[in-house]
Amino acid sequence: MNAPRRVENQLTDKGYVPVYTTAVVEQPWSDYSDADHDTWGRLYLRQRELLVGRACDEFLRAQDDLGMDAHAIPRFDQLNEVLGAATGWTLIGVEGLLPELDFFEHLANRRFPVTWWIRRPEQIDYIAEPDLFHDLFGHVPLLMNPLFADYMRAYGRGGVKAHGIGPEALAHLTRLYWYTVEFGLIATTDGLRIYGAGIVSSKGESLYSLESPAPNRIGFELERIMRTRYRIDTFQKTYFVIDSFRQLMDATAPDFAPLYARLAQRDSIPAGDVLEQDRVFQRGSGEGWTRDGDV
Ligand code: HBI
Ligand code: FE
Repeated sequence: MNAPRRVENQLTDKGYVPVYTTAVVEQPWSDYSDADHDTWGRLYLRQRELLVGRACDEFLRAQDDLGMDAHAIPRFDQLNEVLGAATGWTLIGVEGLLPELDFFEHLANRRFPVTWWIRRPEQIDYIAEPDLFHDLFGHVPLLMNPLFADYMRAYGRGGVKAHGIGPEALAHLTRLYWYTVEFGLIATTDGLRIYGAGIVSSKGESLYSLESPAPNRIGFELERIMRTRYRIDTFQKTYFVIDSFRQLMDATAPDFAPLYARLAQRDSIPAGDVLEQDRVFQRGSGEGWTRDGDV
């Protein structure tokens, strides 16, 4: 399989990140090797087994409705028929991480960029950048949920606006994506459940996020989230918990310009801090999570 083409490393507040070409590419489905399909299948089975009782029902049901399974890497064109009918979204193939404006413009037009290549077998437990498994297994299913799909589109439109305002606004908005779309938890009558793509696509973090006593779990509060820094190279020090996808959708309804102006006057908050006004959920029990797993 030909390796993805990197264009440059972009300096962001997360340090240098590889930024690929912004070209939309056809999914080279017939070029995937047996090892690629096997990697997909092994990751799929391991995560689905872990996620029953840990991921929210909407995620698991949507993944089944999409027709994803462990037999082979799903075909984007087949998924697009189901996804398009459900919420009007389309998957497009990309080389990898896009410059933020390109990414936001795709979301604003209900296009979700999916990395066309999958990690190598020796990377099965961790890969530093999003690959096909992270994007397709992690991000795509919830695009079947009309409320979440509308949130993602509203987020994209907000991102295009934030990009026009400047880098500080963009940094604040990127934290919202990080603590919801990537690492969000949701409160249910059966307890906390996972919906964030960065968690559901990671074996370690699927356990750690719910069961480790180490991280904070704090109720969703828009400004609090947008002030909270994060690290890209460890498990999260704090997870934010929404009450519903409707809450997420409503949070993106107002114009953020006044919010950015207010945030510019306030300090950011270290990832591990807990504030007086935080709505704190109880700590993980530790069962199912060995101490040595905590970072
Ligand atoms: N590009 N392909 C791709 N996928 C992402 O999830 C992505 C991106 N570029 C930027 C980005 N995510 C984050 O910085 C978001 O917060 C915008
Ligand atoms: Fe992601």
